[in-house]
Amino acid sequence: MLVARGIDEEARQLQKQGALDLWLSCQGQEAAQVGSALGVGPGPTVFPSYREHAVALLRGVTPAELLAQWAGRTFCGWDPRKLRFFPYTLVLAAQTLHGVGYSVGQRLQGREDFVVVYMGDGATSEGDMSEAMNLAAVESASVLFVCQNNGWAISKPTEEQMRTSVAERARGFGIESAWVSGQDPEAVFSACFRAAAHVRGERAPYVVEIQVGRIHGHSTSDAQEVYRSPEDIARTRAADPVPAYAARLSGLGLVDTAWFDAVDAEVGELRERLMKEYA
Ligand SMILES: Cc1ncc(C[n+]2csc(CCOP(=O)(O)OP(=O)(O)O)c2C)c(N)n1
Ligand SMILES: [Mg+2]
Repeated sequence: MLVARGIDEEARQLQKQGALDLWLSCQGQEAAQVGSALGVGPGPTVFPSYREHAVALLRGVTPAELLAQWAGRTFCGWDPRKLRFFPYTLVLAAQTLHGVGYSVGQRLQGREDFVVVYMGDGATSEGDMSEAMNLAAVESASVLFVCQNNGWAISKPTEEQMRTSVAERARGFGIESAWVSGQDPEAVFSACFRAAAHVRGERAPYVVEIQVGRIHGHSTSDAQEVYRSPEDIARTRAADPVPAYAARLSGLGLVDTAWFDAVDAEVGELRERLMKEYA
C-alpha cells in the first residue's frame, strides 16, 4: 500500500510538471486493491479498469511500465499475456465483457478460466456491465467482478446513479455477492479470498463491492473542489486507509520504525528512478 501510494504521488507530481499527459490516482483505494489482489492470489487473469495501480504493481508491472501509457509512449506499457494483467481500459465497462468472453473462451479450450474484472461504480451504469453480468450468470463463467465504489463517476455521485448497491443488483442477475468496506485491507482480503473460493468451487461468477474513498479528483484534469464539499473531502482524507493500517500494525507491534524507514527508502528509490526516466 505504501509503495503504491508513493508511486501514485510521484506520477501526480510528474503530471504537474508536464511529463505525463494525465494520471488517475488510486489514493484512498490502496486497501481495496492490495486486499483484493492478494485475496484472489496470483492465479486469475485480471481485466483492470484504469486506476488499479496497486494491483498492477502486485502483478509484476514495473513503475516505469505503469507510467508509459500516460506519457503517450505506448498503448499499454507491459506485456499483458506474460503478466496476465490486461491493458487498462478507458472505455467504461468494456473490460467487463472482454473478461467474461475471455473466461468462456478459455474454458472452451480446456484452459484456466478464472478471471477477475475490476470496475468502478460509474461503469456499472453502462449497458455493457449488465450484459456482462447476465452473460456471466447464464454461462456460469468463472469471473469475479470487483467493483470499487468510490462514490463518484467523475462529478456524478453514486446516489444519482443507482437505487440499490451493486452487490444487491448482482443478485437480480443470479450472481452471489458481498459488500465490504475498503478501509480495512484484511476485510477486503477475506471477502475476496472467499469469493475466489466460490468462483473456483462452483465455477460461477461472483461480485464483490468494495466501498472506498477517492482522495483526489477523478484525474489530474479534474478539480473536485468544484463539486464536492470541503467537509466531504476532509472526511475521505481522514478515513485514508494507508496511515490507518500503518497505525494498526504499529499498535500491534508487528512493524517498527526501522521497518517503515526501510519501506520509505525503497519508495524513495523507486520515485527517484521514475523521475530520472520521465522528468
Ligand atoms: C463509455 C464511456 N463513457 C464515458 C466515459 C467518460 N468517463 C471516464 S471515467 C468516467 C467515470 C467513471 O466512474 P467510475 O466507473 O465510478 O470509476 P472511477 O473513475 O470513479 O474509478 C466517465 C464518465 C468513458 N471513458 N467511457
Ligand atoms: Mg467511481
